[in-house]
Amino acid sequence: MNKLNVYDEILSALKYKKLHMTLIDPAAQPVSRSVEIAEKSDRAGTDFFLIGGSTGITSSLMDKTINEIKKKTDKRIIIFPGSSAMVSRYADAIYYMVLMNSNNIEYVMGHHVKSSILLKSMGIETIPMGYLIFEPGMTVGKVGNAKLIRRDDEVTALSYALAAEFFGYKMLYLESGSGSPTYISENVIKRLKKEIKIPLIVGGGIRTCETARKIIDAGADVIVTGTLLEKSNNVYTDLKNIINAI
Ligand code: 1GP
Repeated sequence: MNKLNVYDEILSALKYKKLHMTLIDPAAQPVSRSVEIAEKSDRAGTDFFLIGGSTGITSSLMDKTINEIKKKTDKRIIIFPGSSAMVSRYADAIYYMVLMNSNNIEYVMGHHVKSSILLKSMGIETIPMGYLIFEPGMTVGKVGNAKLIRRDDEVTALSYALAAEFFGYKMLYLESGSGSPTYISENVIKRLKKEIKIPLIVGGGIRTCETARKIIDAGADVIVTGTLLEKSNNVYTDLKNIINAI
Protein backbone atom coordinates (compact mmCIF):
# COMPACT_ATOMS: atom_id res chain seq x y z
CA MET A 1 0.00 0.00 0.00
CA ASN A 2 1.21 3.51 -0.80
CA LYS A 3 2.15 5.66 2.15
CA LEU A 4 -0.17 8.60 2.80
CA ASN A 5 1.35 11.97 2.12
CA VAL A 6 2.63 13.65 5.27
CA TYR A 7 -0.22 16.14 5.62
CA ASP A 8 -2.84 13.40 5.28
CA GLU A 9 -0.89 11.35 7.79
CA ILE A 10 -1.08 14.27 10.25
CA LEU A 11 -4.82 14.64 9.67
CA SER A 12 -5.52 10.97 10.04
CA ALA A 13 -3.50 10.73 13.28
CA LEU A 14 -5.37 13.77 14.63
CA LYS A 15 -8.64 11.89 14.30
CA TYR A 16 -7.76 9.81 17.30
CA LYS A 17 -5.10 11.66 19.29
CA LYS A 18 -3.13 14.81 19.93
CA LEU A 19 0.32 14.91 18.38
CA HIS A 20 3.82 15.64 19.54
CA MET A 21 6.52 16.83 17.16
CA THR A 22 10.19 16.83 18.11
CA LEU A 23 12.10 19.83 16.83
CA ILE A 24 15.78 19.27 16.18
CA ASP A 25 17.94 22.27 15.31
CA PRO A 26 20.99 20.85 13.50
CA ALA A 27 23.02 23.94 14.42
CA ALA A 28 22.43 23.49 18.15
CA GLN A 29 24.60 20.40 18.65
CA PRO A 30 26.84 17.91 16.81
CA VAL A 31 25.07 15.55 14.39
CA SER A 32 25.67 12.62 16.75
CA ARG A 33 23.69 14.35 19.51
CA SER A 34 20.89 15.25 17.06
CA VAL A 35 20.67 11.58 16.16
CA GLU A 36 20.65 10.55 19.82
CA ILE A 37 17.78 12.96 20.54
CA ALA A 38 15.87 11.61 17.54
CA GLU A 39 16.36 7.99 18.48
CA LYS A 40 15.24 8.49 22.08
CA SER A 41 12.31 10.69 21.04
CA ASP A 42 11.22 8.01 18.62
CA ARG A 43 11.23 5.41 21.39
CA ALA A 44 9.35 7.78 23.71
CA GLY A 45 6.57 8.04 21.13
CA THR A 46 6.99 11.33 19.28
CA ASP A 47 4.87 11.42 16.12
CA PHE A 48 6.91 13.48 13.65
CA PHE A 49 10.31 15.13 13.41
CA LEU A 50 10.85 18.77 12.51
CA ILE A 51 14.35 19.61 11.39
CA GLY A 52 15.43 23.23 11.16
CA GLY A 53 16.00 26.49 12.99
CA SER A 54 16.60 30.19 12.59
CA THR A 55 20.30 30.54 11.86
CA GLY A 56 23.55 28.80 10.97
CA ILE A 57 22.19 25.83 9.03
CA THR A 58 23.46 24.93 5.56
CA SER A 59 21.80 22.51 3.16
CA SER A 60 24.67 20.07 3.62
CA LEU A 61 24.14 20.07 7.41
CA MET A 62 20.42 19.50 6.77
CA ASP A 63 21.23 16.59 4.43
CA LYS A 64 23.66 14.99 6.84
CA THR A 65 21.39 15.36 9.89
CA ILE A 66 18.30 14.05 8.10
CA ASN A 67 20.16 11.15 6.53
CA GLU A 68 21.59 10.04 9.85
CA ILE A 69 18.24 10.39 11.64
CA LYS A 70 16.52 8.37 8.92
CA LYS A 71 18.77 5.43 9.73
CA LYS A 72 17.25 5.35 13.23
CA THR A 73 13.55 6.00 12.70
CA ASP A 74 10.70 5.36 10.28
CA LYS A 75 8.81 8.42 11.47
CA ARG A 76 8.27 11.17 8.92
CA ILE A 77 10.69 14.08 8.77
CA ILE A 78 9.46 17.58 7.99
CA ILE A 79 11.71 20.55 7.29
CA PHE A 80 11.08 23.53 9.57
CA PRO A 81 12.93 26.13 7.51
CA GLY A 82 14.48 29.40 8.61
CA SER A 83 15.46 30.30 5.06
CA SER A 84 15.51 29.08 1.47
CA ALA A 85 18.90 27.46 2.15
CA MET A 86 17.43 24.94 4.58
CA VAL A 87 16.07 22.42 2.14
CA SER A 88 17.00 18.79 1.78
CA ARG A 89 15.87 16.20 -0.72
CA TYR A 90 15.96 13.58 2.03
CA ALA A 91 13.06 15.03 4.02
CA ASP A 92 9.49 13.80 3.53
CA ALA A 93 7.91 17.26 3.49
CA ILE A 94 8.55 20.92 4.22
CA TYR A 95 6.44 23.41 6.12
CA TYR A 96 5.96 26.05 3.46
CA MET A 97 5.56 28.72 6.11
CA VAL A 98 4.48 32.29 5.69
CA LEU A 99 5.64 34.40 8.62
CA MET A 100 2.44 36.41 8.54
CA ASN A 101 3.46 39.01 11.12
CA SER A 102 6.90 39.73 9.69
CA ASN A 103 7.85 43.22 8.57
CA ASN A 104 10.34 41.65 6.16
CA ILE A 105 8.87 40.59 2.82
CA GLU A 106 11.60 37.92 2.51
CA TYR A 107 9.87 35.91 5.25
CA VAL A 108 6.44 36.46 3.79
CA MET A 109 7.23 35.63 0.17
CA GLY A 110 10.96 35.94 -0.69
CA HIS A 111 12.48 32.67 0.54
CA HIS A 112 9.47 30.83 -0.83
CA VAL A 113 9.96 32.14 -4.36
CA LYS A 114 13.72 31.56 -4.17
CA SER A 115 13.27 27.89 -3.30
CA SER A 116 10.19 26.93 -5.33
CA ILE A 117 11.91 25.60 -8.46
CA LEU A 118 14.32 23.57 -6.36
CA LEU A 119 11.48 22.16 -4.24
CA LYS A 120 9.57 21.19 -7.38
CA SER A 121 12.62 19.44 -8.81
CA MET A 122 13.11 17.54 -5.54
CA GLY A 123 9.47 16.46 -5.60
CA ILE A 124 9.15 17.27 -1.92
CA GLU A 125 5.69 17.69 -0.37
CA THR A 126 4.99 21.31 0.60
CA ILE A 127 2.58 21.96 3.46
CA PRO A 128 1.27 25.54 3.30
CA MET A 129 1.29 27.00 6.79
CA GLY A 130 0.61 30.30 8.50
CA TYR A 131 3.28 31.05 11.09
CA LEU A 132 2.66 33.61 13.85
CA ILE A 133 5.25 34.78 16.33
CA PHE A 134 4.11 35.90 19.78
CA GLU A 135 6.04 37.65 22.55
CA PRO A 136 8.79 37.20 23.57
CA GLY A 137 9.70 35.81 20.12
CA MET A 138 13.30 35.01 21.05
CA THR A 139 15.75 34.53 18.14
CA VAL A 140 13.14 33.77 15.52
CA GLY A 141 11.26 36.95 16.40
CA LYS A 142 14.40 39.02 15.83
CA VAL A 143 15.66 37.21 12.74
CA GLY A 144 12.17 37.19 11.23
CA ASN A 145 11.66 40.89 12.04
CA ALA A 146 8.30 40.00 13.56
CA LYS A 147 5.75 42.48 14.78
CA LEU A 148 5.22 40.36 17.90
CA ILE A 149 1.70 39.53 19.04
CA ARG A 150 1.08 39.79 22.80
CA ARG A 151 0.76 36.34 24.29
CA ASP A 152 -2.79 37.09 25.48
CA ASP A 153 -3.99 39.23 22.54
CA GLU A 154 -6.94 37.17 21.31
CA VAL A 155 -8.21 39.68 18.80
CA THR A 156 -4.95 40.18 16.92
CA ALA A 157 -4.27 36.44 16.97
CA LEU A 158 -7.75 35.74 15.63
CA SER A 159 -7.41 38.34 12.85
CA TYR A 160 -4.26 36.60 11.62
CA ALA A 161 -5.72 33.13 12.09
CA LEU A 162 -8.80 33.89 10.01
CA ALA A 163 -6.62 35.43 7.30
CA ALA A 164 -4.54 32.23 7.32
CA GLU A 165 -7.66 30.18 6.79
CA PHE A 166 -8.98 32.49 4.06
CA PHE A 167 -5.63 32.14 2.24
CA GLY A 168 -6.06 28.37 2.31
CA TYR A 169 -3.10 27.54 4.54
CA LYS A 170 -3.47 24.01 5.81
CA MET A 171 -2.08 24.54 9.31
CA LEU A 172 -1.41 27.39 11.73
CA TYR A 173 1.69 27.48 13.93
CA LEU A 174 1.62 29.65 17.07
CA GLU A 175 5.20 30.33 18.12
CA SER A 176 6.58 31.95 21.29
CA GLY A 177 10.18 31.39 20.17
CA SER A 178 12.52 28.56 20.96
CA GLY A 179 13.64 28.67 24.59
CA SER A 180 10.92 31.15 25.53
CA PRO A 181 10.38 31.60 29.28
CA THR A 182 6.62 31.87 28.66
CA TYR A 183 4.13 30.20 26.39
CA ILE A 184 1.05 31.34 24.48
CA SER A 185 -1.93 32.09 26.69
CA GLU A 186 -4.58 29.39 26.90
CA ASN A 187 -7.28 31.97 26.14
CA VAL A 188 -5.71 32.72 22.76
CA ILE A 189 -5.53 29.02 21.91
CA LYS A 190 -9.12 28.45 23.08
CA ARG A 191 -10.42 31.35 21.01
CA LEU A 192 -8.64 30.26 17.84
CA LYS A 193 -9.72 26.67 18.27
CA LYS A 194 -13.32 27.82 18.49
CA GLU A 195 -13.13 29.95 15.37
CA ILE A 196 -10.91 28.13 12.90
CA LYS A 197 -10.86 24.63 11.49
CA ILE A 198 -7.26 24.09 10.40
CA PRO A 199 -4.98 22.23 12.84
CA LEU A 200 -3.24 24.38 15.44
CA ILE A 201 0.39 23.77 16.28
CA VAL A 202 1.79 25.40 19.41
CA GLY A 203 5.48 25.68 20.26
CA GLY A 204 7.98 27.64 22.26
CA GLY A 205 8.59 27.37 26.00
CA ILE A 206 6.94 23.98 26.58
CA ARG A 207 9.11 22.25 29.14
CA THR A 208 6.79 20.63 31.66
CA CYS A 209 3.94 18.13 31.58
CA GLU A 210 1.66 20.73 33.18
CA THR A 211 2.29 23.25 30.42
CA ALA A 212 1.89 20.63 27.71
CA ARG A 213 -1.38 19.53 29.23
CA LYS A 214 -2.72 23.08 29.57
CA ILE A 215 -1.92 23.87 25.95
CA ILE A 216 -3.56 20.69 24.71
CA ASP A 217 -6.60 21.20 26.96
CA ALA A 218 -6.95 24.72 25.55
CA GLY A 219 -7.32 23.18 22.08
CA ALA A 220 -3.90 22.78 20.45
CA ASP A 221 -3.77 19.81 18.08
CA VAL A 222 -0.01 19.51 18.04
CA ILE A 223 2.70 20.59 20.45
CA VAL A 224 6.34 21.02 19.55
CA THR A 225 9.28 20.72 21.92
CA GLY A 226 12.88 21.50 21.08
CA THR A 227 14.90 23.07 23.88
CA LEU A 228 13.67 20.64 26.55
CA LEU A 229 15.16 17.72 24.64
CA GLU A 230 18.31 19.55 23.57
CA LYS A 231 19.13 20.25 27.22
CA SER A 232 17.92 16.98 28.67
CA ASN A 233 20.16 14.32 30.15
CA ASN A 234 17.29 11.90 29.92
CA VAL A 235 15.48 12.55 26.65
CA TYR A 236 13.47 9.33 26.76
CA THR A 237 11.95 9.85 30.22
CA ASP A 238 11.42 13.61 29.88
CA LEU A 239 9.60 13.18 26.60
CA LYS A 240 7.67 10.11 27.67
CA ASN A 241 6.25 12.15 30.54
CA ILE A 242 5.18 14.97 28.21
CA ILE A 243 3.61 12.53 25.74
CA ASN A 244 1.75 10.74 28.52
CA ALA A 245 0.46 14.12 29.71
CA ILE A 246 -1.08 14.96 26.34
C1 1GP B 1 10.60 26.58 18.34
O1 1GP B 1 8.37 26.12 18.82
C2 1GP B 1 9.64 25.57 18.78
O2 1GP B 1 10.41 26.92 17.03
C3 1GP B 1 10.07 24.87 20.02
O3 1GP B 1 10.40 25.73 21.08
O4 1GP B 1 12.66 25.07 21.83
O5 1GP B 1 11.13 26.27 23.39
O6 1GP B 1 10.68 23.90 22.75
P1 1GP B 1 11.27 25.21 22.34
